[in-house]
Amino acid sequence: MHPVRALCVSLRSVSLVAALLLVAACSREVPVTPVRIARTPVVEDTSRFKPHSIGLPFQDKPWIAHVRVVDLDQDGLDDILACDDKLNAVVWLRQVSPGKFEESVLMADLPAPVHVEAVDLNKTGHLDLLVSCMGEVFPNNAKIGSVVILENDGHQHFTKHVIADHIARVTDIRAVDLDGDGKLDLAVGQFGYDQGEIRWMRNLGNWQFESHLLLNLSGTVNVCVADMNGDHTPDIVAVVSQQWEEIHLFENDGHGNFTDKIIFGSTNEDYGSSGISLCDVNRDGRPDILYTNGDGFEYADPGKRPWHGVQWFENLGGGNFKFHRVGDLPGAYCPIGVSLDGDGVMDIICVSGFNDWKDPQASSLVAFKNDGKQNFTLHVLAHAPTQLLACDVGTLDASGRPAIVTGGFYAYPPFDRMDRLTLWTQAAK
Ligand SMILES: [Ca+2]
Ligand SMILES: [Ca+2]
Ligand SMILES: [Ca+2]
Repeated sequence: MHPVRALCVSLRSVSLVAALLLVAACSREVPVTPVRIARTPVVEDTSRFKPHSIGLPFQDKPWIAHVRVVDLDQDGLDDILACDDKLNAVVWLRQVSPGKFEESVLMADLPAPVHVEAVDLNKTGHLDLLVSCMGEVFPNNAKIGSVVILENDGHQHFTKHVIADHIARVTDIRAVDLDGDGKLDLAVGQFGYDQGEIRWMRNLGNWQFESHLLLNLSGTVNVCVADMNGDHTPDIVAVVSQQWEEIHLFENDGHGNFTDKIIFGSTNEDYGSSGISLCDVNRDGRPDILYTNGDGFEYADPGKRPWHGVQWFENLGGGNFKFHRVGDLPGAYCPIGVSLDGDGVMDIICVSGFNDWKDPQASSLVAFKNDGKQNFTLHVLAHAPTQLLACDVGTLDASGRPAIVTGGFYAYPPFDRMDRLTLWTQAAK
C-alpha cells in the first residue's frame, strides 16, 4: 500500500476529528461530506406488492448475487437474468407468457459470477452478456477474478470468451465506446481484497482487449457509465468501499484519457458502501447517482448500523454534485430508480441484506416514494424473505405496472424466511 494511503487509513480509524485533519493533510483530496441521518416518515405498505417465488426450487441456502431485467430474446417480454453463486452459473428466467417464467442455465462453470449485464457487444443484433466473476464471493486476496463475455448466437446459445483472468476479483463490467472509435469498450471494477483496481479495456476487435489502469484501490463494488459532466463523452462513475468509502468520477476526454475526481468520501471507514446506480432523480436531463451503504460482509457481527441508508448525488453539471440523504435503511443494497406509480416521478427501491433478522419487523424490501420535489417517504414493502442483496424492476406480469424481482443471499444465520428469486407484482388499479 502507498505510504500516504496507509497513513490515511490508519488515521481514519482513530477518530472523526483525526480523520477530518488527516483528509486535509492527505495528498488525496477527498471532499468530506457531513452525513445527516435523515428521519424520513415511514409507511407500512406490505399489501402493495404480492410476492411469488419464481424459478427452480432450492434445497441449499440460496446465494443470488445479482438480478437484471432484460428482454434477452427480444420477443417483447422482459426476462430475468440472475447470478447464482451456489450453481456458479448465470441463469435465465424467460417470461414465456405474462407473469410466467421458465428457468434455464445459460452458462455454468463460471467462478463466482456476481454481476451480469446484457449488451450487443459485437453488433450482431443479439444481446451478449458481460459476466463479472469474483472467483470467490468471500474475502480473498488471490488473483482469481475474471472478465467473461458470453457471445449470443442469436438463439440464446452462448460461447464463452474469457477476456481477462488471474486478476483481482471482478465485481462489475459495463460496455460503452470510451475512445470514440465506434467499438464498445469495457469499464471494469475489481473489488480484490487488499488489492483491487478499476480498469478500462479498449476493444481491439475479435474479442481482443487492451487494459488501462484507472485506479489501484481495493473495494470497487460498481462501475457505471454515462456522460456525467455534459461534454458528450461517456464517463465512468465508481464506488469504492473497503476502508476508502469513496465515489470517483473518471472524466473522459473522448479518447480514453481520464481524470479522476473524488466526489464523495466518508470519514467512517465502516460506512459500508454497497452499491450505486444512475437515475435522473429530479428529471432535469442530467443523470444523478443513487448510492446505498449497508454492507455487512466481513463483519464479526454482521447486521444493522445506524448510519446505513440511501442517498443521491444531484448532478449540477460540469462534473459537480450535491449530496442528499434520502433516508435510513439498515443493510441497504441495490438502489434502483423507478416510477412505481407510472407518473414519471422517480421513486427509489432497494433491499436489505444485513438487517436485524431476529426482529420480524425488520424491513427487507422498501421503496422511498418521491413527492415530486425529491422529498422521500419510506414505504416498507416487505419483511420477508430476508437477506436480499439484489433487485431490479421491469414489466414482469400482465398488469403493465412496474414489478420487482429480488434475489436472496443467505451467508449468515438466521436461515429462515428464505427465498431464492421472488417476483413482486402490483395489484392493478
Ligand atoms: Ca423475452
Ligand atoms: Ca463526459
Ligand atoms: Ca438529474
